[in-house]
Amino acid sequence: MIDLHFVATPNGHKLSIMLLETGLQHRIIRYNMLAGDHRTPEFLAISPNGRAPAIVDHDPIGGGASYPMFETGAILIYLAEKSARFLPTEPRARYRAHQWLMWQMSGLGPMHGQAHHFVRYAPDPPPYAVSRYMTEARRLLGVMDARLAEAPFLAGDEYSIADIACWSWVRAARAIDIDLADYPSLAGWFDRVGERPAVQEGAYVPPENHQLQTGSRKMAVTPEQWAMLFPHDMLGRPHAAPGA
Ligand SMILES: N[C@@H](CCC(=O)N[C@@H](CS)C(=O)NCC(=O)O)C(=O)O
Repeated sequence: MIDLHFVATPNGHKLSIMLLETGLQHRIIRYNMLAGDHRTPEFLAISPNGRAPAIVDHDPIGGGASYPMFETGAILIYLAEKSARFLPTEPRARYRAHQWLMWQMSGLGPMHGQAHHFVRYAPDPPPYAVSRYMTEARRLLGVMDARLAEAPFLAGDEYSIADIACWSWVRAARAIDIDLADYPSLAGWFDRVGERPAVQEGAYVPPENHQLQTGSRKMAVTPEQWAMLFPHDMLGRPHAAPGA
């Protein structure tokens, strides 16, 4: 049994999709980040970086005690190896899957994450920050579009963990006013992957609270919720120490 410590964000949905794709037995423990569920000592024992989602496998590869894991890229590789699915065996395709997975983890996720932060959350976003991250967000989708003009999936002919890692971030792009019609090969891939039953089900696992999925462009976050979500206050200053 695998416990998925779940947040209803692109990173969370990568794992809800992967667990359904593989058929691995799991249960979902929902977190409300606006209430600071990811800041508890119990969660930090699983994910010391304080970021969600994470898993605990109670029947881990190699046996032994329950095994906690954080970082979705590493977790996707673990689940692919555990199920022997979604990581091609042909060497070139396999390493291409790793390559695009690392690209998602180091580029698509963090850059789109920053674009979402400034466009949707920051009260008075600096125009430079919006322009920098939106330009980069669009450029990265262009890189993916060019790859998907060459092959049906990122690793080649086979659907893999690289596609699973990228799909929910591409889905979120409309919330920062990006139109996938500008990227025709990417849009075709997005629809193809989105038709898979596990994606249909896993991508719509709802959050503990529904606020993070309203679909509206600017998110209504109170100062108290902001303090739970981000390490700085709404003016970009470090939070005052408790009791200060
Ligand atoms: N590279 C990490 C990113 C995880 C991450 O940033 N998660 C966000 C939610 S999608 C989070 O926990 N944010 C809370 C915070 O920034 O304090 C992964 O892929 O697991």
